[in-house]
Amino acid sequence: MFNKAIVRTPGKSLVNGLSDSKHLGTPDYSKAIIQHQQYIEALKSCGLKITVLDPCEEYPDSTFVEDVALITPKCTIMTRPGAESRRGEVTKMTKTLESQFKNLEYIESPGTIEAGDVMMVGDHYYVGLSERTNLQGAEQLIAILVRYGLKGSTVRLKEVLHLKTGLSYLENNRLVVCGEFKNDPVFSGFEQIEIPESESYAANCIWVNDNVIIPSGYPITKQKVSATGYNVLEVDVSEFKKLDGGLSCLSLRY
Ligand code: CIR
Repeated sequence: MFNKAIVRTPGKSLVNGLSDSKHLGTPDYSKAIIQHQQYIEALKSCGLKITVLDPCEEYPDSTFVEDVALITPKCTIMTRPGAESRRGEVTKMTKTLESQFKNLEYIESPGTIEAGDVMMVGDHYYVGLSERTNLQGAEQLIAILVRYGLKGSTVRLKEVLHLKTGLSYLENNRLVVCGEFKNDPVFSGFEQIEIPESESYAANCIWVNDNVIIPSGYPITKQKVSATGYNVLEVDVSEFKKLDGGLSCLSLRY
């Protein structure tokens, strides 16, 4: 159960965010603002109280707040992004979180980690080893979790940006899986909802209190997720897709 979420309104500098999807074009800022507002409304309709942080022009990717902190029920871990241009976002977010959360912990150099690579399944945290998250970062994170009575393990990624680009946990032992994670023995104990390659972007969806928010425009995903009994909400996040960002990246939920 989540009660709250933190989001950051995109700044105009969003158009300069990191992207491996240049073929999709540059994000349209005014559209992004509208989509972000619709995202907030969807979270609210799932019962969450939302803190909306001011835009931060200095960091083009700072609307992707998920990557800079991992909020667990026991501690909050400030990450150290593998993307150097994103490191300063952590200082900004620390200022916001330190007044609300106790047990703040930090990932230190040479460790790197972006929390888009971290998937929470109860008290176990799967940590993707990616171009952004290295082994030192993952080991530091897991050691912190263990100190607080939580657990973690690593998963090596081959293709996707972050672990949750291709996987989402919908509670009830149920996983949305796509691409390289299909047939991965690590996840064989889960009931799996397989997303076809043609809808791979929708593999990043979010469970919020028995609702599942998916990106709009992915009918197979919508049908499959609805069929398992969740209330499905769709939000158009096309402008964030142009920067490889998905629904999970846009909020810290706790
Ligand atoms: C980046 O490349 O860092 C951003 N343009 C997108 C971050 C997406 N975050 C996520 O998947 N958790």
